[in-house]
Amino acid sequence: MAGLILALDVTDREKAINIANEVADYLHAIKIGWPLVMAAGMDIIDSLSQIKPIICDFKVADIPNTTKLIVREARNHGAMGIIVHGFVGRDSIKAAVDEAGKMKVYVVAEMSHPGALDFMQKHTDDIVLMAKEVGAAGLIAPATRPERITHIRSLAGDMEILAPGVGAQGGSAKEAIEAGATHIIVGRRIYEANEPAKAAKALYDELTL
Ligand code: NUP
Repeated sequence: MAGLILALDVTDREKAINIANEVADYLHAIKIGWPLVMAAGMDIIDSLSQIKPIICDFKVADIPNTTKLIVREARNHGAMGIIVHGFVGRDSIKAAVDEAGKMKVYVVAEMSHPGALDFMQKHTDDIVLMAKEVGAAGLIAPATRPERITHIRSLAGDMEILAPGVGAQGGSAKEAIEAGATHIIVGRRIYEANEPAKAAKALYDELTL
């Protein structure tokens, strides 16, 4: 079944925990990234893990050894998954997968913003095939370009596809799932809403209709 992942890009620990509790019933997982971790510290992973599984969106893009050290920190704090960049190449992705243990590694295949067309899209196919071969659990693909999700799905087999870009960036939850995503990632549409639970429920309903 399709799932909703909250991108919790707030920079206040208490606010993060309050929103997570408020919308938890509708979520598959919570994705956190540099804004919240830099503001609240790595322990926020441990705290939020009590509410829902946590995916660390660290977009790791480094040599294999540094990648390994970053993946280990996320794992030691109880993260369920970590997002790494694919363009750095096979050895770095393999280092992430080898270090991840039970944690899932998600590889960015194509980003959702317009700038992804400058360089990244030219290499999407190779990144997807490499991520699959190396044993990554899933891919990040753009809800802003559902036709690209369909293309990426055609190469990805049964890998998970997490699609950011729904709501604030203009993408549609339903279209992303119909195109082949297994999960959508949504931030501002939920955490900037007057009633986050209502916003999360609306997206959840869209996925389950
Ligand atoms: O290609 C990507 N696009 C994207 O928006 C890869 C991502 N990881 N993200 C992240 O998804 C982005 O950093 C943010 O945390 C979330 C989308 O948030 P929003 O546009 O729904 O507020």
